Amino acid sequence: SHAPAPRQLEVAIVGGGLGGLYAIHRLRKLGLRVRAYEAGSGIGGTWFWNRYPGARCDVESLEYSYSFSDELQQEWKWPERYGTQPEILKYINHVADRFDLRRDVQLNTRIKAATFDGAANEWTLRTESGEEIRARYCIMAAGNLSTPRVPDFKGIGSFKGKWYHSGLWPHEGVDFTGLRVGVIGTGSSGVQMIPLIARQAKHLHVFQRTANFSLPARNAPMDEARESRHKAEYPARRRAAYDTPFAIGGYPRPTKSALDVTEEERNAAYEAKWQEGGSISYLYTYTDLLVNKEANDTASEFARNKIRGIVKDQRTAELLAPKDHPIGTKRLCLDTNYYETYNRDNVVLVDVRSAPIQEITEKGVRTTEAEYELDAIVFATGFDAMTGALREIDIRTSDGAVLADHWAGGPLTYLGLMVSGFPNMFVVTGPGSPGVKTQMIASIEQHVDWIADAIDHLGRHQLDRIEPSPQAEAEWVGHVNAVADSTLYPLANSWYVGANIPGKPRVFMPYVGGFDRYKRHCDEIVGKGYEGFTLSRHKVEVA
Ligand code: NA7
Repeated sequence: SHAPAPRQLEVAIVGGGLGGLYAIHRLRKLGLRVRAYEAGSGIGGTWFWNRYPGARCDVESLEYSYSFSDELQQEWKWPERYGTQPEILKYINHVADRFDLRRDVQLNTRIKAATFDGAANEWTLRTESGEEIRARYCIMAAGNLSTPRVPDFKGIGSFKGKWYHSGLWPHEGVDFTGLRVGVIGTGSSGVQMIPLIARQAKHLHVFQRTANFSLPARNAPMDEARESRHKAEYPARRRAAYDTPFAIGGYPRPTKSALDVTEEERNAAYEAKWQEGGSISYLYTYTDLLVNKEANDTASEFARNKIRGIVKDQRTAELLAPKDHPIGTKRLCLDTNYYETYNRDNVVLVDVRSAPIQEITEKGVRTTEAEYELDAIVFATGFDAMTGALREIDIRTSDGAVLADHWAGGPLTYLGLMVSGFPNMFVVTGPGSPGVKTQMIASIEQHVDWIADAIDHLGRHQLDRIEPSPQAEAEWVGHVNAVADSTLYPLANSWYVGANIPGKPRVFMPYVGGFDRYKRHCDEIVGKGYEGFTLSRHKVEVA
């Protein structure tokens, strides 16, 4: 019997989340044969996998949505100020139906390898089950926070209870009623789930290594008047948002330094933001909160004092008040009753910085100080961020280039969009892109539009290969680092630098110069005839 002939595409897309789906839509408009390969049994990426209690977007619904169709954004109704995971997944499924995207998504298909054949000028993707797909261009839209990571604690296999990871949550949900639960990790996922698990569980131990800043979300049902006002000027509001660093609109640009005003004025400003809810608005109080430590100290201390005011037990309050990083330099969490949860009788915070977890036992978690008996353990321990998904695919070329080797010292890209030595492979919101520092869907649309324009440009000029020069790549990586070094971001041990993955090279991965600046730069490069890229025509050898 013969193996089935490989499928022949013009563009192969890895990932069926918000990025992959928009890529199908956008590239189809160019008349190209495209198909996306998705490991999950459903579309939606992040919003398909992260089903833990309280999973919710920390960007407001009216902002965190596609802008490519005005009819879509006018008609869709978001029930709350911030979208819940089920609501966002419903939206993504609606978009897929509305634009007939499903017929070009192959589910339950994990891509294990991608090889570029220079002579054929073609990528071959190989799935877990051995299927082959050939395509001229390949778009990696495999996600930034899509490789869940459970720390390799000794003894995890011996635990008699059940354990879960936030990013691999069972579809049927988990009932913690009557159980002794342990949550390990206090990033965004932990902070969202802890208040809800505390209400259900008999007892909850939270194992905290590093305290994270969290601000109140002030979630509420969608304000109808606000929604109609927003929708009446949706396209203009999107344009205004895309002209800001975070690609999120509605907040006036700060004009003053935090150090140019009195302490009273400052605290009144922070208080107003604290009451209003949201993370960007808080960081947008003054111009210098992310670049000047002294300025940041005022905002950090205001938030610490709020924690001290909410949490009754002062020892717990001090443990929860972050002291090792400036506010905003790790992803800022948004919560509903997070700090209040520590006032409950059934919740205990365990400091695993001073007494680290040594092992998981049959009964629960053992630190250097005590053993905690648990019926369930939840790992809210994060992801192999930004590079994990591509590291899990064996990406190489017939010239002998291997992505894992090229990135051994940290990821190298030009504009976050392409990698030197890997022609015709595009990355959506990868390292070197502002993606994770922005309203992600704005970056996805901008990247995919740029990629589609590039592919279209090649086609119209009878060209069929694009790749960045090593020099352009090196300069971009240098620029990304220089911009980061001019801010306070490098002061934090965050997943932005891979700090949560033992052994991962410590390199600042996202571009923090702002979405607005980045978009202008990408457009300028196109205007200069794709400066830094080599565009060529490749004669395909006929066998
Ligand atoms: P994060 O933000 O990476 O948080 C992971 C948490 O797990 C963080 O508090 C870690 O502490 C903790 N962690 C990780 N490994 C360990 C070990 N070995 N022992 C104890 N604690 C540990 O992941 P999230 O899922 O919360 O959020 C990811 C992003 O999703 C978020 O930023 C938003 O963009 C959405 P650490 O700080 O490393 O000391």
